[in-house]
Amino acid sequence: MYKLMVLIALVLIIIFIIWWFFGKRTTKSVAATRQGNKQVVEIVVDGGFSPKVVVLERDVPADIIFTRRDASACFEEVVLPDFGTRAHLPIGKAYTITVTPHVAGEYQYTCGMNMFFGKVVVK
Ligand SMILES: [Cu+2]
Repeated sequence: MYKLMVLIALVLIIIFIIWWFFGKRTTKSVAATRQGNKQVVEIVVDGGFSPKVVVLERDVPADIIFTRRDASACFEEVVLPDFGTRAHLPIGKAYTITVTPHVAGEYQYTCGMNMFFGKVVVK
């Protein structure tokens, strides 16, 4: 009986590890596309930010286009603290925030209430 319980526990741990591994991998990152002398990336706001991680090039002005589909008050605002930006997002319309990242690194952005998170990776 004891051995069976250990076996079940091990199987559960393995399932958890696999889930964790694939869970990490589903957090896809999307790189901005270069358009002339700027870069553009789109983020859909609907129950969260999608994609959660966007990758930007350093020293190139970036248009981050937020399209909010979620009417909940939670997503009324998006905050990019490291870029000193806080913006009110209209519903159903694309809203562009332009930033020019100069330092490589990872920068978190959030909803206005600090509940939902996304990340800007600068390379
Ligand atoms: Cu919120």
